[in-house]
Amino acid sequence: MNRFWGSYRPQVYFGMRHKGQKSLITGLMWFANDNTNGQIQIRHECSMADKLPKYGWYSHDGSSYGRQQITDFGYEIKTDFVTRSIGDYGGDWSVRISSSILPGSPKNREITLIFYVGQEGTGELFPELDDDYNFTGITGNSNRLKNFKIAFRTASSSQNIKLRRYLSTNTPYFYSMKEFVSANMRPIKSERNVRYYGLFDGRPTNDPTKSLADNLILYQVTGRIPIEFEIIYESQAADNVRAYPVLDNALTHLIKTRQEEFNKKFEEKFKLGASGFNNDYIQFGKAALSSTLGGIGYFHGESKVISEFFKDATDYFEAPLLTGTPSRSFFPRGFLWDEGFHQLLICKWDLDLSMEIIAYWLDLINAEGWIPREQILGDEARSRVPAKFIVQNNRIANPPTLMLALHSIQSELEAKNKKLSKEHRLYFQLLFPKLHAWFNWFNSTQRGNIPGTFRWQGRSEEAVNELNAKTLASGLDDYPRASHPSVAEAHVDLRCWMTAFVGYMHHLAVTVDKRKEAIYYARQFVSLSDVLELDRLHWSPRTETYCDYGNHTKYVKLKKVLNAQGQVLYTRRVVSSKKGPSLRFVHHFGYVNLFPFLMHLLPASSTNLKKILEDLSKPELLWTDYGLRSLAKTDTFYFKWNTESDPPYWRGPIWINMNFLVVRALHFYRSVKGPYKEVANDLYIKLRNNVVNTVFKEYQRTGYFWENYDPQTGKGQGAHPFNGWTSLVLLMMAENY
Ligand code: 6A9
Repeated sequence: MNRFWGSYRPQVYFGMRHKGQKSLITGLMWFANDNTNGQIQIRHECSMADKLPKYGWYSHDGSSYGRQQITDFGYEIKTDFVTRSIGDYGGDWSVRISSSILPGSPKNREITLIFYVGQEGTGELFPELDDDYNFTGITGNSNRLKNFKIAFRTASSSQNIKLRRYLSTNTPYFYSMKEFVSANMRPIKSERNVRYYGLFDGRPTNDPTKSLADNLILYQVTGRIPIEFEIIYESQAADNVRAYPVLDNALTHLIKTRQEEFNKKFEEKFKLGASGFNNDYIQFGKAALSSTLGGIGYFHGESKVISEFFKDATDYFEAPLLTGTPSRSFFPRGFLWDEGFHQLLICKWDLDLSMEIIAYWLDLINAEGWIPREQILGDEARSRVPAKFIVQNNRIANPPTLMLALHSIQSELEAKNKKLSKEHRLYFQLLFPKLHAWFNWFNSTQRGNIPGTFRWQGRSEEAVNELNAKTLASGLDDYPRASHPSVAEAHVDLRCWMTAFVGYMHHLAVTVDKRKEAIYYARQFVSLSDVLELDRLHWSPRTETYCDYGNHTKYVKLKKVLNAQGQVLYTRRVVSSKKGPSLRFVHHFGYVNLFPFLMHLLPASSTNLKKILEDLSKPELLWTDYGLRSLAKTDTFYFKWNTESDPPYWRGPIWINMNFLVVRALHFYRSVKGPYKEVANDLYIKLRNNVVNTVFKEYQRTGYFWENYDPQTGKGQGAHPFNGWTSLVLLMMAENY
């Protein structure tokens, strides 16, 4: 089976697992033995608190090969893996972990590398020892894998190795592995400034779980950098077809071959070399793609949800999910609208992989047609999220970006073959009813009161301590909307998402021969794509911008008040006696106001398009040398905090997903005939340049891709690494939208 094993644990610096509810899970930990001050600093889960100068995947093909470089202080760790699908039980893999001193850094450093293998489900693990009782590897079995063998090899630089130890035990603590290891590391000796710590070396005789079979084996190697070791997993079911073990020179050779294949395919797909990018940019492009692919995780479990039917949080159905993740360190899990952006990139590299991931997502749909926005599946995922953020509400949407990716996939397939193959047709046939249910869920639950309008659910009228009640469903969390949430609200971004959605659904219904549905979507499309209607509902003649509509006044502030107990609180107050809230256009200006343009809904001759293009280029509004700000510099909410502990998020910073949509729309309007073609072209060239260079420069300066960028300085901020949608910079370089 293809893509059975993979680096599907993006939340740890390195770990392999396989698909399936319970996996054999493996992972890497390390620490420096000098510099410990009696306290070892174990690296394991990706964490911004580790403050590592740099880490990420430099090459990764999304299925059978990856190379990661992790820069720690003074030294570097490399993790390489290759998988091979041979035999009937998932195939083999080999991993090489190597360490080296960074150029110019002190030599003679000593580190400890630990690699662990744990059995989540039922099955057995046995340590293998040689005649001198040295640990050499593991044998084991599980239902899914049948029999397997794992060899640990340190031969290539053994003169540097000071200590080898292992621990074999039974534990339920897979998801607090670092604490488990700290508790089981004992000081052994000190030599000059180096302290040695070791695992028990065997199974502790006083182990309270000793009557239980081992489900966790850890292997430790301590020594002077450079040390390296290899872990070779072999499925016994492949013994007859495996010509030789992939270790040592064979492994080096295979890594080299896969690396060359990766480089070749990368140039074929993105043509950066051919379009004149220099080597630094090409490496940067490869890192963008590879870190997105290396960010793919496999999760299994159930969401916690509430709904009108279940007032108390209950478990959603249990399900697996293969998905990209926005940030390995800070939110290593699936997010619905992020995923559409991830797949826009991934499908340009590997259509099959993208189609597989989207299918997993659509399988999460429930009988109502809802897909939870944030996927916190399983104990490991839950262990990373504060309790109050875990519960998902079945009224809350998130933009249907997956259809952008599906559209891109379908176009790609059709461009290649004119007609879809049988297999691909079947794929879309199977997806269709789910997408149809999803669309109907949107269309019924997110309708506005005024015909033809839509409203993101979930803005709380009670959120009076917020300057503006958040709209988490929209994905643009604190982007300002009507000051006083009400059922009268109409959100222009949502109407545009819905228009694009029906457009795509119509296309798809025709492709899979769903006549009745095709007519249904055609009708919907005719009414939603009517620009006069859009203008009537959302075009404000006063500001000449597309706007939300709702119960609104711009005269609101957060005011300090004392409650009955004398505590200081902040509440939202109307600060003008004359200008209380009333039903009107919401005159903020930023990303939301661009949506008719972003979804290509305006005719090329539209004077509203002309106005949007003019507004785009104004430095006092959104334009900066680094990309487009989320909110106009002149907006009353520009860089305003939402509460005293909630800093501005979509109120100024530059976000790459939205800049991508703008660049893509400019590309669209520069390519179709019309009076504003030249203007669009000019802006396209400038904006593309600005965005690419901002993300590139920050990558060079800091080693990371970032969640968003400061419009004043262009500096990256927020979660990092962020190889969710920031990686779309690669498609901008390739001009492949
Ligand atoms: C907070 C912290 C250890 C916010 O990229 C994912 C989402 C986007 O979908 C959304 O548009 N991000 C954007 O506004 C990040 C959301 C992170 C929430 C988790 C818990 C965990 O603490």
